[in-house]
Amino acid sequence: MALLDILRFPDPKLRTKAVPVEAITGKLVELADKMLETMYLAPGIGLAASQVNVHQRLVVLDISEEKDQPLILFNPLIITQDGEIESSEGCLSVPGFYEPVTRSSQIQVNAINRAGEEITFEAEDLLAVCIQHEMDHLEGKLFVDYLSNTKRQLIRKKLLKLLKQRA
Ligand code: QAP
Ligand code: CO
Repeated sequence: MALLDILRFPDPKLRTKAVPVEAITGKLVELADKMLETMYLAPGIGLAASQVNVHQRLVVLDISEEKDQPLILFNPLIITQDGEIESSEGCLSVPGFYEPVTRSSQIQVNAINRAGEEITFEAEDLLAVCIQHEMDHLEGKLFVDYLSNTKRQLIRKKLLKLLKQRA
């Protein structure tokens, strides 16, 4: 199966706000599966549809060691959040850069799964961080937005330079 292209910061398309998914169609499930495949090959632990230039509310994740616990979430919502956790975050759209970000350490999430069923579950630590990171993408937000302007501009410059070298 052909892999999907991942948009890279500072591509302005990454700033698009995603719209809710109206119905879980076969086409959307196929997209979710392709996103998982793209994420596994990268390799990564999370990918939002926004990153593959599809501006609908869909994220895929797998934080398991064995890469055998895929999560597909349509229209994810955080119902409750508690605690704080600081972790080093990266992003497939910001390759090569990792910086500390503080987020809620425990969250309750509502979403629609691959089968089109409504689900509610609790997530903590890395899974909670990953869900918040991926949900930010749906709002057009990136982890670099939590850094200082100086750091973000430096990352932007370095990625643009790499892009020009390849062109
Ligand atoms: C989001 O990120 C995340 O720079 C998912 O060269 C990251 O899968 C949530 C990746 C950390 C919580 C903690 C990044 C791959 C993958 C890179 C990813 C890279 C290759 C990032
Ligand atoms: Co990301």
